[in-house]
Amino acid sequence: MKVVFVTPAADIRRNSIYRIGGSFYGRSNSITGPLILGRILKEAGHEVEVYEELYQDLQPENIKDADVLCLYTMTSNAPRAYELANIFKEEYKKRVIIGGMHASALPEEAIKYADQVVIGEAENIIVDLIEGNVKGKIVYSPPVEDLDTIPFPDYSILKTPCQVANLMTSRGCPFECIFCTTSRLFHPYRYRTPDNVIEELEMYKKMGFKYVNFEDDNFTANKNRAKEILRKMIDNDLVFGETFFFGRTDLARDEELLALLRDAHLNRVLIGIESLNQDSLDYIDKKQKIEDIEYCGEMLEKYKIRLIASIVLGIDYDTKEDIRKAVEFSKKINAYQLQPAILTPYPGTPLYEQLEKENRLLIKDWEYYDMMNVVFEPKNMTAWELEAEFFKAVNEFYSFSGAMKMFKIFGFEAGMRRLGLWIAGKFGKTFFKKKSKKEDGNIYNELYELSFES
Ligand code: B12
Ligand code: SF4
Repeated sequence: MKVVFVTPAADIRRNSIYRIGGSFYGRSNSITGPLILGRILKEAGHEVEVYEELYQDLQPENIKDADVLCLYTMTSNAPRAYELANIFKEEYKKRVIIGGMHASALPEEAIKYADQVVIGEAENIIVDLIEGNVKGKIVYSPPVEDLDTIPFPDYSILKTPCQVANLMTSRGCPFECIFCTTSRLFHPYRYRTPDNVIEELEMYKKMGFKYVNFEDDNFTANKNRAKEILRKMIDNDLVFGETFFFGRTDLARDEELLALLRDAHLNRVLIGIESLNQDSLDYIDKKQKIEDIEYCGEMLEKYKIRLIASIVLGIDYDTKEDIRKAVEFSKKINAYQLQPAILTPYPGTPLYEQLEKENRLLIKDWEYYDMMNVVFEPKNMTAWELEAEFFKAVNEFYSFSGAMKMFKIFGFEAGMRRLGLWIAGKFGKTFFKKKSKKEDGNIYNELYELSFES
């Protein structure tokens, strides 16, 4: 059978200007689920192709020879997934299966567009499912117990550009912040043995990948295990050009870990600073103190690990001043990048339940649930003002002088990337202002109108 996996991208992300902006932020890659499921199916004798719409336009007619279309959904790409599902089911009369984050949280919604929906990790059922041996429209697939049994992602079936290999050395996270989806879909927290991870890295070296990303939700959650992986990477000459990973401020308390991260080139880390207001950190259940954030900033600079500071805008306890304080702090500690994320109530999280119960969800068009658009009514400002704070944060952080500083501290490539983000930020703000006041039928205008009314 021919099986095609597609990770759709929302309309705005398929726009060529957005793609240029995105290229300054990070290199092309792929989520790993479809590449793993694809390998399992290939080994069972099926023909498989995988497409990432984020990096290349997809013409449905070019893949209509597929017998089954498999769609990955996160919340913001769900409407596009449903659009593709409709084309395949209604026009081409093909089988459609939907899985991933969003479908797992809202299977009753996804099944309206598909023949079958899978909740959870699909490794254990994918072959039976494709071969028609699993009945039922909504199918629950239990989490994989031993992650070492999962085959490595197969990049040969990926038909769209890919400069970086993504690997997940663990699934889930031992924490449970109120807005986090991954610690809930990938539950309980599990991890692979260091030897199994090293084997995958060897494969990427042989394949000629210059870069890898560790896409674990919290790579350093178990510090001893992380250290063992890093030591083995260094000893086995498995150090790549620049390796991105997600961590928490707690990693800074272990200097041996910091030195190993630096030496193994895990030198770009995204950390959720979230807010510099302790009440906000407690409310989102971050289990993090302001001192942890400050100490982490200092230590990462000392070990020359580039920090992507992720801050959350719109937490109930935060005011505009708190948001600006977090941006100022990120500048002060010379964060390599700032990732301002508008608080987003993803279905399946306690935050979503809370805001729904309080009747504070303003917009239910999932496309806007991408952490760049306000979709709920904030407590300490209007929705419109919060959206404006997002663009202010971008413009305040990504300045020309900030880019010059990056050339000095981190070199040419980092400086160029910051210059690109400065231009992209300026463009975004102009676009936002223009749309908000003049054009009907777009989210900025809607937020402006909603705030004006309230
Ligand atoms: C790598 C990654 C990216 C990459 C590549 C993604 C891409 N091309 O779209 C980049 C950096 C580009 C990216 C971008 C974005 N991302 Co992202 N990303 C990830 C990350 C870190 C890892 C994905 C991964 O490999 N997972 C591990 C594998 C094993 O799991 P999986 O792919 O989900 O597959 C399993 C199951 O879901 C299921 N499954 C998957 N597909 C299918 C299909 C079928 C048919 C079936 C049956 C089963 C099935 O079985 C698989 C095996 O167990 C996840 C976090 C995470 N832990 O998943 C966030 C995550 C998915 N991203 C997220 C977000 C918000 C975004 C952005 C909107 C961010 C932004 N503001 O720009 C964009 C949107 C991109 C888009 N396509 O529109 C959120 C989504 C939250 C939500 N509930 O919607 C996540 C969960 C991170 C988070 N903050 O919580 N992302
Ligand atoms: S620390 Fe990060 S990955 Fe872990 S629960 Fe919180 S937001 Fe999710």
